Amino acid sequence: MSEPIRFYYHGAVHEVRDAAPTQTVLQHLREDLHCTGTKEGCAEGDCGACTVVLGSMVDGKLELKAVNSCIQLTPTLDGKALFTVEDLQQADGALHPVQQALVECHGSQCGFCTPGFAMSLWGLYLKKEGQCASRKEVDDCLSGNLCRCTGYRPIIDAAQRMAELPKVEFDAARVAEQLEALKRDSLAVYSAHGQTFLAPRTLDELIQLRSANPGAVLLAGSTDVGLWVTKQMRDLGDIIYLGHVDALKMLRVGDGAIEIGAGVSLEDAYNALCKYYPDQLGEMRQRFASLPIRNAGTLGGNVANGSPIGDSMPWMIALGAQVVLCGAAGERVLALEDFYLDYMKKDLQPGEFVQAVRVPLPREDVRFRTYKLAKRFDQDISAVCAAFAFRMDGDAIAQARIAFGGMAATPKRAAQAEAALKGRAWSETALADAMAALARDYAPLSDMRASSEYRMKTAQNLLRRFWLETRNDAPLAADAVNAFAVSA
Ligand SMILES: Cc1cc2nc3c(=O)[nH]c(=O)nc-3n(C[C@@H](O)[C@@H](O)[C@H](O)COP(=O)(O)OP(=O)(O)OC[C@H]3O[C@@H](n4cnc5c(N)ncnc54)[C@H](O)[C@@H]3O)c2cc1C
Ligand code: FES
Ligand code: FES
Repeated sequence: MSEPIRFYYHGAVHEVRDAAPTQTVLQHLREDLHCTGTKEGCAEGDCGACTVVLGSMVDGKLELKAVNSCIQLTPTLDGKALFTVEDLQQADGALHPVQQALVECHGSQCGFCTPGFAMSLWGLYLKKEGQCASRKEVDDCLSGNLCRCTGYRPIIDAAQRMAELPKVEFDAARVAEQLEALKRDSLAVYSAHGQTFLAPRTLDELIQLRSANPGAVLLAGSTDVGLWVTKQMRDLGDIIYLGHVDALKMLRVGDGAIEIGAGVSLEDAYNALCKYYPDQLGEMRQRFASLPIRNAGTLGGNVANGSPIGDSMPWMIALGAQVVLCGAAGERVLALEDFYLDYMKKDLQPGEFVQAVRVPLPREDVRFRTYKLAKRFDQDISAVCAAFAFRMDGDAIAQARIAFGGMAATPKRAAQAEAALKGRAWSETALADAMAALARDYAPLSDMRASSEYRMKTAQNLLRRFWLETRNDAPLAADAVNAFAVSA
């Protein structure tokens, strides 16, 4: 039997019974609720005009995160709180400090992007509890919002100004109380318009559902799947939503690895990983999509989607990460590189899903870096993504692991270049041989992001950059080889 979608919205519990399971949150807001403050720009998670804040209960505490409503599906709101720009105005009609600061700093011209900026800033305001945020925090918070007329300086000024205005409290306890009342302990089934949206709560429920519906679409953070709906107009059929399965959200450290459940958000996963690899993964975290995309999307989804230009796979493969698969027959553990069979084809048996990934912890004898090449610093898909992890025996390379994205139909290791380095001193001669070998490892294609020649040249030069940073004699500091640091 179909159960309604229930979520907290505008001070009350809101019920939905007739929306198509693939209706987006943005469509629901604008077309059903006639709440048009939230705008549609790109409908693909890029521009931020549609930014809203979602609240959910995590370990008994309310967590609030900005996401792109244009690619989130309405049934995923069940049990959550939805906040839009209409929620910012105070009961007495006064503007929220976020809005007041945007006005005072002239942070809006045509205004189309402004609700999205306001919601991203509100997310930051709540996180900082009204205190001043650093410039880095502001940049990160606004990485998913584009403005085509104001320019960013006044908006960044507003981000700082909002903390100087009289503080406005947020009643988290009230929202948390409502969400506790909406909590479900077992599978929720929502059916409408001939489609079913299944939302299991436990791993056992998920295993059973997946076995019974091997053709249903698995939905996690919707940052890929959402675009199948809004851009490719695909009919998804039945959907199994992973977002309420707590067992997929665990983060565990042990046996020399950090194990990250497939349902952990990209933001939480990269933050956890950066505790162990702050210098190596810090820039990747910052440049991976935008904060709202990282808040919604999962690391498991990035791995399961397995795009050849995805950013997580090269460095995970270089480090020797494993993927844990789960199905009715039990668990299977694969080296991540073996998971990718061909273009968008994975070694996933019917009824299986990705349960977790295991990333090795840093070792003293391993030199590791990953680099992303894209046209923009923030929110851009890589043309080439490189990762190198060399296990050293003194000055010699005991094992070189090299993986690239954007160079082949799958995220792929560079077997020839690795062989050219094995057992040799990490010298310029060895580097030259490995750079030449890369041309035998890959035959990259030309597309809108880069030409084949550009990809090959930059792949080779990224290996050189790695050498400059990690060579035995006089390695350069990361800042000395980073175009963003050099030009800053
Ligand atoms: C604006 C924008 C910018 C982006 N920028 C980047 C970027 O810089 N770098 C980058 O690498 N990616 C980028 N992405 C893509 C990235 O967000 C996704 O690949 C994301 O990680 C997928 O996770 P998800 O939870 O959103 O998965 P979903 O979209 O829900 O699902 C993605 C795919 O994985 C499957 N799936 C999900 N979870 C599982 C599971 N546990 N087991 C089996 N199958 C599963 C789904 O069925 C689907 O096929 C961007 C996306 C957008 C919209
Ligand atoms: S409309 Fe552009 S990110 Fe949603
Ligand atoms: S104010 Fe016009 S797009 Fe930002």
